[in-house]
Amino acid sequence: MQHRVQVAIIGAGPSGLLLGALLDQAGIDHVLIERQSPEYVASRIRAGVLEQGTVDVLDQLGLSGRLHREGLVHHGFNLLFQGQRHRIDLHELTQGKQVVVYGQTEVTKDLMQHREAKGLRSFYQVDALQIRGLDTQTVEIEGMHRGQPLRIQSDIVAGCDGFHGICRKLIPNNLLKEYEKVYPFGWLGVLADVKPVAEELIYVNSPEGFALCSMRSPSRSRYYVQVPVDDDIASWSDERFWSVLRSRLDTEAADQLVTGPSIEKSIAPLRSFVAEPMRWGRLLLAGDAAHIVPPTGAKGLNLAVSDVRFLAEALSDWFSDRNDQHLERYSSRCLQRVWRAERFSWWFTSLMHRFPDQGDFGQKIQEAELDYLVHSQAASASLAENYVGLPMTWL
Ligand code: RFL
Ligand code: PHB
Repeated sequence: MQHRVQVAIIGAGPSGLLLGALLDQAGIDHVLIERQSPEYVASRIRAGVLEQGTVDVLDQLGLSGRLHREGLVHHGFNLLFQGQRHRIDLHELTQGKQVVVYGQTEVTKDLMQHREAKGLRSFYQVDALQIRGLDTQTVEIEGMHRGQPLRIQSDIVAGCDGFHGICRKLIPNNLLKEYEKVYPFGWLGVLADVKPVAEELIYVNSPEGFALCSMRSPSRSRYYVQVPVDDDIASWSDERFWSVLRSRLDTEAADQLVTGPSIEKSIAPLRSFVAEPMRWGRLLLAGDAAHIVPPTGAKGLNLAVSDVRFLAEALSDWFSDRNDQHLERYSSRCLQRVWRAERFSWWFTSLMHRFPDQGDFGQKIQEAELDYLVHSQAASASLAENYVGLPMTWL
């Protein structure tokens, strides 16, 4: 089948799905192309914390009904070190800002449902994707859709296909600069239908390594512990996970911890990565396709949202009167916010994790910085300002 559209979006993660909703609102004709099945996409367990700016975008699209009913508004979070918990009051430190705990899985489902209700064209399970002519006026896209050839011509390609996607690799090597830092540990995450250990998130620095107590609802918990990056998931029974998590908590949390069978268990490597520029010819990258942050600052999904907001605005101008001013500035506009989030996520990761070579001295320095952080209004305010999210407007 042959289709002609204004924009072909590659990837149905949060970036691609949200861009689709924004383009539809702007009256821009597009298709969405995804390698996996809809069921697979809707079941991936990932992010949990949404910045206000992300919620605002969903509000403006009229897609936040369930988010406001089921999402948990958090006015603060806790830092736990040297066995003591300290609250960071986001609301007070940022003059009334907050975050919402609502799973990426739920955001994805809401966006998929919206596409279906509006009859927007999506092709799932597309293999062998080939994209040609990005430096010409018409881009040619070919692939196999559930065994049948698929051909699409478009003016623009939005590369929303994540870190392992193909779009970034289409930019000639000599034009693309990649910056990368790989951390020597990963996060072992467990999802379980048990009451969360506390009402707010707890980020833990312990001499044995980082831990995070998060949640998805009042009856569903999401916990993480730092593990060596090459650890085998098979060596982590539920019992072992709960015992390691408990050993990194304070007495009160350890006493409150309710354990149960895991619904999901996986190890995610931690990485900082940025590819510049985010545009080449008719190709525009957004979200994890262009940048990765370690999850400590809860910034990945939120960065994807600010990218596609900028992108939808730029494309809207371009398709309405071929004004390419915003398209020209798309990459630099995104990258300013991206690098600020990269810095924050790297800093928070460095502060909270046990590094193989840090020794007792390194542990003491982390504890001294944490002690300063929770007792200095200026330092707490800086942490809070970054955590709730920097503005999604021109910086
Ligand atoms: P995604 O979600 O990876 O989606 C990319 C999509 O592209 C598809 N694809 C292709 N489709 C067609 N053809 C191809 N050749 C393709 N190749 C790939 C893939 O199948 C997929 O569907 O990228 P996107 O949309 O840019 O979204 C990014 C976010 O998913 C990511 O940044 C966050 O999950 C990061 N993250 C967090 N972000 C937050 O803002 N707050 C958090 O609390 C938070 N916690 C986390 C996280 C990520 C984690 N992991 C698993 C790394 C916690 C964890 C543990
Ligand atoms: C999560 O709930 O999955 C989560 C929360 C906060 C983070 C990272 C992940 O910083």
